[in-house]
Amino acid sequence: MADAIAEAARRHPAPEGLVYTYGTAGFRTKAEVLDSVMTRCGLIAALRSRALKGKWIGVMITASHNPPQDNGVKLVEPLGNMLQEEWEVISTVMANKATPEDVSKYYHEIAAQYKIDLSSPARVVVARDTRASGARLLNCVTDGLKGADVEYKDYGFLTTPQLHYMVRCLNTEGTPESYGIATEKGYYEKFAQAFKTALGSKRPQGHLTVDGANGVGGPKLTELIKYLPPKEEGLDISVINDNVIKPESLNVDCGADFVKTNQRAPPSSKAGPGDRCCSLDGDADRIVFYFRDANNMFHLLDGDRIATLVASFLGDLVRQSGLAESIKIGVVQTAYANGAATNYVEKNLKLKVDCTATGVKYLHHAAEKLDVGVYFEANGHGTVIFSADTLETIEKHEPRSPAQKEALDVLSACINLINQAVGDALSDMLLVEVVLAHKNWGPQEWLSTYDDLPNRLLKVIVADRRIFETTDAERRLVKPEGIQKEIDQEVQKVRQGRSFARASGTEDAVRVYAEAATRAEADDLARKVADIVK
Ligand code: 16G
Ligand code: ZN
Repeated sequence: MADAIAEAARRHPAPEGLVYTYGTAGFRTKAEVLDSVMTRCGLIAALRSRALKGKWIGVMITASHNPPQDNGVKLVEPLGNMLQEEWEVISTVMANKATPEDVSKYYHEIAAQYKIDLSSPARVVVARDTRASGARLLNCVTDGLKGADVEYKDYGFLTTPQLHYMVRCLNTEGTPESYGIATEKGYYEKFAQAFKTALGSKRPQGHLTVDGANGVGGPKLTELIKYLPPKEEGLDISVINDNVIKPESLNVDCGADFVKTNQRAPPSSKAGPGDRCCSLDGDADRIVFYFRDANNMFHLLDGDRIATLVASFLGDLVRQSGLAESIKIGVVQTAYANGAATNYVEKNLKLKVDCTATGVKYLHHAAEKLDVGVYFEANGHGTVIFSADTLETIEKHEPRSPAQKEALDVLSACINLINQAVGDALSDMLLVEVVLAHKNWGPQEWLSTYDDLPNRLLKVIVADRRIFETTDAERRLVKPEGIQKEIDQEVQKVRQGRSFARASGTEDAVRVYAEAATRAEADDLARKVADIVK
């Protein structure tokens, strides 16, 4: 066995002088230097599966919204969650072992430390997005899996959330918690059926244009559409930027990150005024909506907007079902959420808001503590999760009137429509369409619920970003000392001011966010705070 591990590592030697880190979303960098990391992730997946008595572990090869020449890998826990933090550290150590012998030694050390029986079964599922480097990197992963004697399933191309879905299905098959059938068809049938039931007699108005970022989400959506009700009875969708034959076009001038960062539609979009549009990112775990109004003004409906829309709808359903006393809904945001969105949730929807550090796993953990946790990052990552107790309450609830029964049926269908393993752009898209159809709203009505505070995000290049330490969900700096006081002084000078600075987890920079009552004040505040941290 020891030889097989070293042998696998030998096939994909580590480049000299590079340091790899399992970051907020796995290992992610230039594809050309990832071979060794992939093989070692295969080995770690084997260990993790064995540590969990042969449960299926997921390996997703993707670099999400990054440019086409990048790639990455992340590991998925049995219920579709992100890898446990302790194992992120183990993965980082493994990725940085220099020689095949060191790799094998560390593999056995971890086995000893966690009392892992290396002859017990290990099971792993793999999938990848459409990047050109994916096939080569997949081989590196499977070399690791074969070296560690793993039973594995390769699903070929999948969106990241589809892979999370497969993992959860495989691990719950035949149990009362069964999540669905672990095939692509199973995924489409589950979500299409839930969409149909959740719509009930309601019909989405008009037309939806979906930008697939020239990534895996485009063809998968085209597949999903075949399972949805025909457009006369359901949703009229057209898919643009779905060219996966040209992988160099991935995320270029399109996709959720382009739209959110540039605050404009992809140049290829032909949608007319008032038409609903949305953009997925390269692996379809992120979505933002947008439209042009009658005056050709662009309006973004980002993760904050999805959270407020969905929270208000679920709140109504819970009340209408007669469950308001037993089920509490909460919204989880990060510091990047617009102050107006936070205010709307607290004051208008009268729901509790939690704030966590940036990164899906932090939001997910916070949402897990709630009965119903609606969590979204402003950039469009997010979903809703329901606690086990809440699911039981809903299932056992006896409606007292036809109206209660109707609300309860829609609520149950929404639970099936939401991918609770992880934020899923396709499932989120259908959910938004259901809510808009029930409310009989177009994008303008959705936008009118509140006015965003003008805001500015700046990237500041600093000598060493590691000296910036934050507290209070990244909203305040504790180090370097004294800086927070200076920021506070600037914030007080503007109306409705709020600002924070934090080190990026994905780039070598500090990000500064500022918002205020007017565009001029927000811009000015951001500049001042950037000068302070420089
Ligand atoms: C990663 C995170 C994303 C977060 C972003 C922040 C996941 C799957 N992805 O892409 O949620 O918003 O990092 O980047 O957790 P930053 O640290 O550079 O601001
Ligand atoms: Zn993504």
